[in-house]
Amino acid sequence: MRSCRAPRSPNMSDTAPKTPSPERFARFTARLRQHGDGPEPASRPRTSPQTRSGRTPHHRGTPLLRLGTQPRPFASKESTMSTPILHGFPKSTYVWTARAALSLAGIDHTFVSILPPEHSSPDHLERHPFGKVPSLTNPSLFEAAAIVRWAHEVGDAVLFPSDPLDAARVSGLISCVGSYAYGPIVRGWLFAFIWARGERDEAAYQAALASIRDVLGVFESQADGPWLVGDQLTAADLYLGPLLFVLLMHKDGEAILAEHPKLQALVAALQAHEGFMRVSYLKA
Ligand SMILES: N[C@@H](CCC(=O)N[C@@H](CS)C(=O)NCC(=O)O)C(=O)O
Repeated sequence: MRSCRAPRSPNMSDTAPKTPSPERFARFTARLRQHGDGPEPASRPRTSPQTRSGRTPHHRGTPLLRLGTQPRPFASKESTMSTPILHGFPKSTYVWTARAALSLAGIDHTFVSILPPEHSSPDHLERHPFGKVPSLTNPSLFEAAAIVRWAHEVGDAVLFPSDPLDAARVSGLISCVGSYAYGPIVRGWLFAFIWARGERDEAAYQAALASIRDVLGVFESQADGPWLVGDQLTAADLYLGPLLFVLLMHKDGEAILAEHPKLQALVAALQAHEGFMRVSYLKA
């Protein structure tokens, strides 16, 4: 794995911890006591607007994340909840996203590594009916989007800005990662060429690189720099970041990334982020 040589961001690890939000945990644990760890009730209570509007506004230069702090056990004295268990491939970008969200939110979790074809086993299909990773147990959730959103709602990190337009931009970019970036980078390049054996069709390889360049161009044009939205890390960065680290696995990917200064700065900011890197697939 090549390393990105961009400088460390100076202010990522020395941010003072925020006061935890006991009301949010109390609300969540009360719901658990009521419903156990089974399926959510049909009319699941929504997070009150009060809670959302009570958040520190995004884009005000106020540290929103408990950066540099250790995850604390999620189960508090009054909680009946066991430690969340995340199942996934250790080298999956989506698993890295979900683990990073839990880590940043200060939600301690156990990671259980599974490898193909275990994701098609009956046990895993119980956890994720489409046979994908990641999935979470305690509480039962599948899809990275659900896990990230839950971490945002109950944890100590603001992964979606309080500003409605910025929050919508974060959701849009997350959708773009799944719809337009994961395919060209992972399936169309990493699996098809970098990890593939046999002779390479050079024209097809160049076309795959061109597709990645196109996609990165869009994200570069949308990025505020170094973060995708605003001046704080958001869930959008947790989604795109692992894919950018995939590009660093090979000199051709690194070269395309070097053409996109804001995305290169994003990689540097993430590399300096202890909570994000602690759960990296690079350590798997
Ligand atoms: N929509 C899913 C996508 C997750 C996904 O594609 N995971 C890949 C690993 S990175 C996977 O499960 N691959 C197994 C397969 O497709 O059979 C999510 O957002 O969680």
